[in-house]
Amino acid sequence: MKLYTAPASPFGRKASIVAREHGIDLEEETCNPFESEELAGLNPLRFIPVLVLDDGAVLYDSQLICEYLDSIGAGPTLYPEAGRWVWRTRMTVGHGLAEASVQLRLQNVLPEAEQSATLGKRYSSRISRAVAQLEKQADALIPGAMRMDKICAVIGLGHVEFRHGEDWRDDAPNLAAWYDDAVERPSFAETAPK
Ligand SMILES: N[C@@H](CCC(=O)N[C@@H](CS)C(=O)NCC(=O)O)C(=O)O
Repeated sequence: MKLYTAPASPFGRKASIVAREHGIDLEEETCNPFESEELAGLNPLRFIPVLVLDDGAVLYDSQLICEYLDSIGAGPTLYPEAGRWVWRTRMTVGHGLAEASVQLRLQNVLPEAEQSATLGKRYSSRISRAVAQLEKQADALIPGAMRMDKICAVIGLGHVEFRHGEDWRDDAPNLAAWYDDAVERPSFAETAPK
């Protein structure tokens, strides 16, 4: 199986983490989603990640790829039944945090004349609200086995810190403490954004 991804992509990272958690050996191919014609041929949306299976089937987006890898992987599921509506909602916050962080980054690297202050503010506020929500629920991230809400919180916060710095920590001490501990786990440490 081959995963098309990029070293700074939180969504590609999510798939890599799930593969590692399940002992699945993925070939990873780095590509530039803004330019790759090969990627556009695989995914008309030209987003990474894309997973190409050994039989040639092509899967996207990250949510689907993660569910697929979870369904074929060894070990406990990352999508347990217990409390699933609540933790899946928290998973959505972590994923949305990553999306807002990526969008803010895309704004920030545009030529100044093309940047939108309105959109920049919208994404920054979304990041702040998502971090505040995760801070309120930090206790729920601590106990038990690995789960997709924890993975999405790490990929979201990891991208925020990588692209926008450490300010998010100022009003989220419990979340920051959880994050610093969580990222020691090999599947997180080995996939840190670059
Ligand atoms: N909902 C998608 C989001 C994927 C996504 O936004 N990927 C970014 C890279 S981190 C991308 O390919 N961007 C290309 C573009 O915006 O044109 C998923 O979860 O896979």
